[in-house]
Amino acid sequence: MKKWVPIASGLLAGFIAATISFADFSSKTDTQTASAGNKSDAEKVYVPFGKKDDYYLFASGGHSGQMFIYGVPSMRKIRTIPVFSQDSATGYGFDEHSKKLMGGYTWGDLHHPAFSEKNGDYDGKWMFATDVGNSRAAVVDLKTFTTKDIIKVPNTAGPHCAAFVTENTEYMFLPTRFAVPLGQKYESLDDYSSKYRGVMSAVTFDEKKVKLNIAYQVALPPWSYDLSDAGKKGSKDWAVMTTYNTEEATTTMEVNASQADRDYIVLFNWKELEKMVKEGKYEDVGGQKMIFPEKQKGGIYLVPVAKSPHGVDVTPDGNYFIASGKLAPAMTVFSFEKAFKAVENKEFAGERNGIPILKYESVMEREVNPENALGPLHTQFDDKGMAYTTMFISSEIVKWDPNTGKTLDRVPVQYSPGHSVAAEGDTVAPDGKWIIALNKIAKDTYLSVGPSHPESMQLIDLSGEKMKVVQSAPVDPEPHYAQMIKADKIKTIEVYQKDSKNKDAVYNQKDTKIVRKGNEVHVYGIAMRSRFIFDAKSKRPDVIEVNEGDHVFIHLTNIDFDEDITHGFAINDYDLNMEVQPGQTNTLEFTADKAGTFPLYCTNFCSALHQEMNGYFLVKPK
Ligand code: RUQ
Ligand code: CUA
Repeated sequence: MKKWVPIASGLLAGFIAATISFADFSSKTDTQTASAGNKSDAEKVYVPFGKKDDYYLFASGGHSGQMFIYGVPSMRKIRTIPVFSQDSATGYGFDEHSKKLMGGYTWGDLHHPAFSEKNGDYDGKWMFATDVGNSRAAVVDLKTFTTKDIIKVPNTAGPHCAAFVTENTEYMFLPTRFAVPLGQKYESLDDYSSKYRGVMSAVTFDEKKVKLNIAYQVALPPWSYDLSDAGKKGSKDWAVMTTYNTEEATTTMEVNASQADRDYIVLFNWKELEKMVKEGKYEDVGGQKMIFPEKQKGGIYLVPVAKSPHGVDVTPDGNYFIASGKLAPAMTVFSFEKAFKAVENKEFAGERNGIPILKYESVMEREVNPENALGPLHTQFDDKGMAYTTMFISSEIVKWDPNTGKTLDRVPVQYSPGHSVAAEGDTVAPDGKWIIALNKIAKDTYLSVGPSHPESMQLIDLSGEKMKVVQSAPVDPEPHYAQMIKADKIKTIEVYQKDSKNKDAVYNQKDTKIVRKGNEVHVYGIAMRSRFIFDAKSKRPDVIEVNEGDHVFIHLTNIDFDEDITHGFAINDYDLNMEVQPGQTNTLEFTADKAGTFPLYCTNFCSALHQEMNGYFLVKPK
């Protein structure tokens, strides 16, 4: 293996400089703006009124805890889906169902959205995501664009690597970004190497019950696990993930976690791990089935890679996995076939923590080092199997051929792209056509909004001989990753169907009622254009009266079975708001701890008489 040190230390300086100084960027601005500004480019992205976009883009909202939906090629933002953070626009995190899903947390850090897959193709049914901030995983239903389940992932601190699903959505693998002791209990950092672990969770999704589950966990060495990808076709039983801090540093990571010449890619066979679990080869750790690789041998290998790798991406044909080193100016192409042979022939170069290290030379196919391209992070693919790697430091996307290593084209972007996303890019058959650079820095691109600028997404046309930036759209923090799916694969519903089994639902005005049980008050109400009916028999059907200290449940059903007629329900000064979409039933639960008179009203504009859609919430003092 080559010595990376001299280049890498220079790059480390470059990496740091790139994040604090933009002087070197200014010179690029004119040419780039010019290249993205002519009429024929505008026509390519113009989607006239009445016409719809060809693709949906699901972009991670980073520490907003949300997911942003855009149309491509127009790059118009269509929707925000709250996943890990409260959102008063939809009442997410306020109503009972979503409050429970959020598990007492108020925010999340959503990094990598991933569609469910069937035979390696996006099936358009579900979208998964993980939360680095509070260690959770979530699933979004693409029939309604709403979050349906969230689970907490124990023994894991920040599942950054995920979510990447296997070919038939058998698993998502969620390794920890930060090593912690099992159970996250207190252990001195002096005992880091012996007491801390980098736990990976194998998460399954039960489509019928709409539930995420942890099938088993693996107690990997106490390193940071960064990105992962699942194998495809011939490599479909395997998955890969990058690691850094194999130095096991416990402080000043910026320097100490970049010491060693090499880190590793963890290569594992999930079918073998699954078998181990079936055979009872695990230990119970706080209710989780934990595989300890130093005791239960097999299924997991380490592949040496240039220091501090970030992205690792599997080619659509499933033949290669490509690692990008943020501190080394190279992409390394590894061959699955070679790796399988090396495993079979035990071509090992020692082990760490009981995990065999495959010989670098045995697995490496080629090192690719485009001239002056710096800071390779992530790779996407087109319909011809060509690779597109984002260069964080030299602010460009480089197109190259994984089979030869030859550089084919380069295009500058503004600036510092993290990921890029290609149309149907993570499937076994990407579409080509479009790739979008997800830029961390958009300095000078949009109208100023003060010292902190928006991030940007730049749409790049792949149809011509040369890549061409044709559109740019601002995006809220922070576009870590995105996936792009053909629009016709997504089948949304128009209204929620009546659910006769739902005890909270009321579909007839005459069935509305307010029921008191001790100090519990249950309201079974209706929202319709343009009134609330909480109790049709009452003198004032749109008024709720309770006593101070009562525990109140407001169940509200929207009986306008009419597309897009959504109602909101807010109680003034009670810090409460929820949404009821057409046909939907939703519940607010709270304690009436403030006595007084509080108007309630519909927050979602629903008719010409929306402004009249209100009533009172009266709380009689004790
Ligand atoms: S990361 S900029 Cu959170 Cu995917 Cu690489
Ligand atoms: Cu209902 Cu506005």
